[in-house]
Amino acid sequence: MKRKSAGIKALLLTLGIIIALFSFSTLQAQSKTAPIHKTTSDMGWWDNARFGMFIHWGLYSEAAGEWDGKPIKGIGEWIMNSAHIPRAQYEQLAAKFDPVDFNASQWVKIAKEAGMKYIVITTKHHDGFSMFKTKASKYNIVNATPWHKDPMALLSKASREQGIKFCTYYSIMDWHTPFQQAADTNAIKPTYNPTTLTEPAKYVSYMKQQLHELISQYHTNLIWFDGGWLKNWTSGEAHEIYNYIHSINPSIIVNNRLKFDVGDYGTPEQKIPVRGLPGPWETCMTLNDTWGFKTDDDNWKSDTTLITNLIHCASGGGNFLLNVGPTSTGIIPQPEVDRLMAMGRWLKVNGEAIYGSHRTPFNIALPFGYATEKPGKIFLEVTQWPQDGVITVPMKNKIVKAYLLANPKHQLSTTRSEDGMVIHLPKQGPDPIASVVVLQINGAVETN
Ligand code: JFZ
Repeated sequence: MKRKSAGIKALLLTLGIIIALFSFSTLQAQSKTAPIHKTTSDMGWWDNARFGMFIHWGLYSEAAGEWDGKPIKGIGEWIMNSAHIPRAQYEQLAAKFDPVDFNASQWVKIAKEAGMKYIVITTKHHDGFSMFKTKASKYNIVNATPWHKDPMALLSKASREQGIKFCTYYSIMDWHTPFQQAADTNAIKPTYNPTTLTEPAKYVSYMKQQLHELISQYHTNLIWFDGGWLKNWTSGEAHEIYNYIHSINPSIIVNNRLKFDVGDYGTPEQKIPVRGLPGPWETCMTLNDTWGFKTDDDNWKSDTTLITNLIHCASGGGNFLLNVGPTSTGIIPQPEVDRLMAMGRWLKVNGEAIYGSHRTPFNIALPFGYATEKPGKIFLEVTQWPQDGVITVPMKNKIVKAYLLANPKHQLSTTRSEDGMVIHLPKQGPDPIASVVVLQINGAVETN
């Protein structure tokens, strides 16, 4: 009898161990493939920022959209691929890259005067050239150019001094590393995109070394990954990199371009989701048609389009990351500065409606413009000033007070109609592009 019960105990113990091992491995497997998302509360500064500066600056800025004296179609930072430039020839751009006009404080000042709260700069784009002091490769701005300076150290310092968050773009796809293979390795006319990750372990180790440098040397607040469409990049690597970053600093925000549902926010590009996206998101957009500088791209967006785009993003609960493409000498083109200053002037008057705001409380599009919200306040960004002097919002709440953000001392009269609350406006709005009407209400919005 005793022998039988001992046998049963041994069996139960073995069974217990097997179940424990199985559940651990399942959990472990899930942690590798389960989507990782911060909640918005983890992203406080970013969620309040609403407006940031993207900066695409690299060896491609030296090419400026031309190769062998000919203009090259497509976005400027893709010229190595678009013009099928062999690596050895593209590398020669480094010897010419000498940004004698670069002034980090001036760049940050422009961002700040534009009303931008963070900057995201390309530390390594698809071309694989590191725009920072890295031990991982000699192919970097300090070792390989006659300038020998580290712009990321200067920008990180200037950002801290001026109260702007310093953030970094990093491309997973790399057209220079020996650990990825070009799509077409033709020696005369190579095509790089999309590369194939041929030595994953070595490349991930290279990435980790550089990411550690971005975090420890420049205190980046956010890593804007890109290029995750290269072949052989897996969910495991995406999760490994995300977890590696947070093993160094858990407060660093990561976008969704590690792919495989890893990351903290969505990144629609060159478009604004009409009603926004669920959860945190940021639209990135160019001022013309290229991210990296091109001499021949003067297709600038208007002040009206840019201010309206910013409002549209905020009304959908998202951020607007607007790009500048500095020249190889380190100048942000004047047409870009002019547009950013116009946005800054608008935000000086109306920023309360944008910074720290939440998406529109209304579930229908408003005929006169957009809406954003803060507790107890609705901001109506009126882009179509009504000829008849009234606008109606589809809500039941009594309006405690209504006024123009540009003239808060003058109260506007309001009435109720079957369609909602009517606000009576002056003949002309204070701003030719978008005037903000503020409605103070009690409690949550009750839509019609
Ligand atoms: C990527 C880069 O290729 C581009 O150079 C720039 O840096 C931009 C901000 O990001 O552009 C993309 C990325 C993904 C798609 C298209 C362009 N896509 O998924 O269609």
